[in-house]
Amino acid sequence: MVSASARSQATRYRHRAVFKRTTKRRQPTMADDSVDEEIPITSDRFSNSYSDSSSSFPYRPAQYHAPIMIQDYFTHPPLVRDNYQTETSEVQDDTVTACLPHLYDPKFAADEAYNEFGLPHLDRKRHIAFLAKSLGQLPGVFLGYDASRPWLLFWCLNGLYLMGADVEPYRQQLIDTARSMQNASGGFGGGHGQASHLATTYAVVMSLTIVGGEDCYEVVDRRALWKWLNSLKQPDGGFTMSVGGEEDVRGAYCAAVIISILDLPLDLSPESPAWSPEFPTLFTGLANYVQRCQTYEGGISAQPGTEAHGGYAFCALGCLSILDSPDRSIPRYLNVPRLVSWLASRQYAPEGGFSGRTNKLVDGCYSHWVGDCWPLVEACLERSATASAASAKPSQSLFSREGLIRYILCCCQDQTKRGGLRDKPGRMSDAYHTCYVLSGLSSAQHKWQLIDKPATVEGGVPIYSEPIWKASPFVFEGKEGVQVFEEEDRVSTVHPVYTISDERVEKIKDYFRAKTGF
Ligand code: FPP
Ligand code: K
Ligand code: ZN
Repeated sequence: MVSASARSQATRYRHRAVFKRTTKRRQPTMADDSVDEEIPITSDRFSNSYSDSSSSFPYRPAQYHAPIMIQDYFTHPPLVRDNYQTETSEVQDDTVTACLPHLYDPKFAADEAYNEFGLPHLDRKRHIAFLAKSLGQLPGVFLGYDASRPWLLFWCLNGLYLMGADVEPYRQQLIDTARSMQNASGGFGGGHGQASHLATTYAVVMSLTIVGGEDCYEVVDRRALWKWLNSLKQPDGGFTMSVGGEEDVRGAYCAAVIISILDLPLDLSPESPAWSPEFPTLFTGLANYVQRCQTYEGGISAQPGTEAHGGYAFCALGCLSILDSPDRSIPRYLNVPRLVSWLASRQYAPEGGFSGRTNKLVDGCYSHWVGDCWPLVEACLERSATASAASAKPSQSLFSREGLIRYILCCCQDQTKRGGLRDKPGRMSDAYHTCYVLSGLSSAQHKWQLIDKPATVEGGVPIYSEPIWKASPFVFEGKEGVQVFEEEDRVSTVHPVYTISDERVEKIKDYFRAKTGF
């Protein structure tokens, strides 16, 4: 439970998208197909599971034997359910009701649209067309997105790249647009003449990194950017999102990404509000700031003392993984058992997807915000385990990759000609969800390992250089089950920290490391 004040504080920085309860419950297609008669009932455990419940669950599935390759927990309402009915439990039931017919179509074996595990393919062609269209002229209803144009660019370019589409045709437009958004005082705004903001700066820098090459990299005025970052750095270690703006863990992540990917100097200018002789760098106190955002639940909130949310959890872990290797920084600054417990509680069955916070609904975008926390946590636990020779066996996944892949392919794809990926069934696809659902799909399909470069010793002090992230296809076997998606549905790898192509990240880093001065 979250106090009203904590909640309202945490809400200040979000756009609200209320999942409205439908008055008339949608009848699931499964119940409409009279499959109940055709499939023998051999167990009554599903019909009994709510017998002592005063509320009747809105959707009771046909009582069938699911084929062996689909676990019951992906095809039936949850076996354990809170009987206390509230608006929260009702929208949760509605969500399960909306998802189940997508998660399992009893006729799938006879339908070419599904593979042998009951999953539809990734409709790459339509999703690519959807993003390409989103990069063009947009209708008037998008007026409210004006200050988020860098985000739109980033979501579309990243999504296209992940699906293997060519982003090269956007090079010149991107360069021109990015230039028009850059301020002489450093950073990028949401459009020409708009004040610089860390989120839009992050989105522009990421977009330039994705398209890549010297002409993109050199758009950024790094000296001005460094000065501007100095003005955002706060004495408590964190960063504000803009001059005089709010300070939160998004700022910590965006600043760490920008500084590290552009190889900016870490020195703090004496003009910075945070500067003191004991406080010499842009990274001083940043990990401690992130640490103060871990809540009693184990998740991470926007600011110290507010509600834990997946969006901020990713920002926190990403930031810590830039400040040092995650196997050192995550356990040093966060309570890992609590974090793992909170993260694990974000995945629901039967939906398979993740929610962003306690008692809320699954949403495709948390496939990234929560899903992409797992490679960082797994890398941290795996390396700590291999360090102590006693338990050197390879780790297993701490989340259900199959569940997440099922949610993504079954529930998040718009199956009309519109294409694109979405929050959940009944919602419209959009560029934001398309980008982040695909990013989550990528992390469910791959395994990441941190490879150390040997430390060099200077004056008796070991200097660690950044470890290298290495991706490989995740091997589903034994307890990990079978690979339920086909190779043609695999998307590109994303760097676990920067959430864009790992190859493009290395390119820009190499470029600026080799460059002397601004
Ligand atoms: C809740 O919205 C949304 C938030 C609390 C914000 C989430 C934060 C991010 C997505 C991270 C942003 C990161 C960067 C790098 C800028 P909601 O109430 O509509 O959704 P919910 O019911 O799923 O919580
Ligand atoms: K949401
Ligand atoms: Zn979402």
